[in-house]
Amino acid sequence: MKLLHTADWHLGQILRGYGRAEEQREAMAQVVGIAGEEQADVMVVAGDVFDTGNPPVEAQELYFETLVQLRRQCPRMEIVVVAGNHDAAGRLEAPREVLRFVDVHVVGNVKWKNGQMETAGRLVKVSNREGVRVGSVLAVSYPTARCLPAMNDEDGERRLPRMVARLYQEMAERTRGEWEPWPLVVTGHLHVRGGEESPGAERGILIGGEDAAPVTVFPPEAAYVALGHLHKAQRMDGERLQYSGSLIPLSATEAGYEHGVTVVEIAGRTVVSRRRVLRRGTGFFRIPERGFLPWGEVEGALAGLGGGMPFAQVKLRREGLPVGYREELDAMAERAGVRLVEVKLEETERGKSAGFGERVTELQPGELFRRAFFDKHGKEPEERHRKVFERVKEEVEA
Ligand SMILES: [Mn+2]
Repeated sequence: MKLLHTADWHLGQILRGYGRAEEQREAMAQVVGIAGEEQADVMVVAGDVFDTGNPPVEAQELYFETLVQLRRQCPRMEIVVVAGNHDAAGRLEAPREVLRFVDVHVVGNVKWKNGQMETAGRLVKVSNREGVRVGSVLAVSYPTARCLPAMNDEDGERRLPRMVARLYQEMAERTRGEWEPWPLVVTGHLHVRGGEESPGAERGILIGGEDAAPVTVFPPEAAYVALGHLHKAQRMDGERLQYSGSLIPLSATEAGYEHGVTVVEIAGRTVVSRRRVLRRGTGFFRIPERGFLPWGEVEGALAGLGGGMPFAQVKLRREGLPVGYREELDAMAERAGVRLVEVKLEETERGKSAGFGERVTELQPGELFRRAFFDKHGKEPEERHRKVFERVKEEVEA
């Protein structure tokens, strides 16, 4: 079975006020081109098709146009689209009956009826171009709390990962007759433990306080797990679990990633995969790549980024920053034709934000307030600020 694995399109994204429509159009055209070259048996879009639950018209048009182009390029390829946490699952699913006529299988939230999990439409049978059955895709969307089976008391501490595991187990069990003995691909949209996050890009899920599931939540029978949610393409458990990653940098932290889609060939339990990297039409820079830039060098650095309205994150040394630097920086960016998406100031020892090895939940509210105040204003809060904070905190706690 040959699989084209993609995810996290986030169509309709607006980054700091800047629309991404043009970049996303370019990315989708490349995906269609790759699909045409690869002629896979099945394509999986593993969630977060859209950036928001109510995407702009332009984004919806791009989605449907892409499906049409894919179908033109690959008349025999099954297309499986699953909802991610950014998608409104019901809205994504609404046109599913129409899309099924063109072998596009759209799958939203897992539903339960009288204590029974509904599995209709989740198992997509895959054949090759000669019409010979080669495998299956078991499509499971982002597991919202309502998608999960009822809890048992014995589940105890780690109950969320256990419930997700049970969801997958039951789904695989109930559809076993349809996928055995062919290779099984399952989809997932969640944070698997050990996966590398892009800070600021993905909303923390799994659900609630427990934010990652172990690789063992997926059925052992699955030859391949096509994941979405983390925007950095990565492999886990050999090549068996993979995130295909986003198609363009969706935040400054993703600027250095190699964005693309993953081509997977599965024979029995053997998985061989390779990446097809997308060209990036619009630049996305971090200035400087490492460390922090002195104020005097900013203008030159912005001017050196070249044309094409690139995006940039600028990291500044605190020392020597003029009052009102922010307005000046915006003016410089405008002159240089650069779209500023983030401005970061060098951290000082006292103003350090929660870093690695430090959990926000382990910090006292007063300490968090102090750090946030310092980050915003570059100085310690005064007594009057602390008093207001304490009063608000008491009201909230009451
Ligand atoms: Mn997601």
